[in-house]
Amino acid sequence: MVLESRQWKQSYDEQGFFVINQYFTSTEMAALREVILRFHERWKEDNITFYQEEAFNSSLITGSQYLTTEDQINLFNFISSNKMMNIINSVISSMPAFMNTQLFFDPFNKQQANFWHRDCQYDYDIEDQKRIIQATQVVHLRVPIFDEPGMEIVPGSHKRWDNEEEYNIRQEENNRLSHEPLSTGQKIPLNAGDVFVFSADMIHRGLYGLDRLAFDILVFDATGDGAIYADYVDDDCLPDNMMLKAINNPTLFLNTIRLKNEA
Ligand SMILES: O=C(O)CCC(=O)C(=O)O
Repeated sequence: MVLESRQWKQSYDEQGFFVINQYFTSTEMAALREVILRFHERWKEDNITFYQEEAFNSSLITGSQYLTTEDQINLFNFISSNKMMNIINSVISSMPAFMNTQLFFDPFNKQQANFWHRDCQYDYDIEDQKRIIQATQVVHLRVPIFDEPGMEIVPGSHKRWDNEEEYNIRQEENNRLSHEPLSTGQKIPLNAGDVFVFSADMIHRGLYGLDRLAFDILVFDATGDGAIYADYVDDDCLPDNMMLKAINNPTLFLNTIRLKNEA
């Protein structure tokens, strides 16, 4: 495990991502799939117009709106399981904190195109994006519920600024569009049971198809500048005191709760 976690850290630091194939057993995946499908069906019913017109993801999966307390606790225990924490601690050694969860699915409209982006581009202007990719760390852990085409990423872009082609496509400048192919892109196909770990600030896009349903867990490094991400966390997607007692290893959530209480 020590050797594995060193390799994970090395890949993450150098490339901005790594994949662990068949990390979860079929029994673990079946239990997760049941809860995720319950959320997804209720969410779609409740958001039918948004779903049919433009959606490609939902968020706040651990919240109370669509799941029972029992399902929420099961999800919290999955997110902070020893298997998950071994990965999380390998990439964020000091103070990893829970941020959110998202579910990515195929757009209802099959003509809707995917798009290259860095997650930080939706919150920061260009100069701040350059700073934030060096200063903070938000990590996505993608757990595909079914086999899926996966993601396309630009290896190493978590630590460096865009080249001209990447910038024009991602920002839709100079008549380029964000769904155009990038010569630096690498496709990462994924299967149920795999985990794909990647930096939210690297250049990436989802690959649509196979009626995918990908459960993404977002965590952040809460040390230094990273503490700002506590503001992004919705209270309802965190466990309450009763749930905390039923979570085997609540440290990931307690780190977020402590930061929010200090803010
Ligand atoms: O899978 C997708 O559609 C996009 C995924 C993504 O952008 C993300 O996880 O940040």
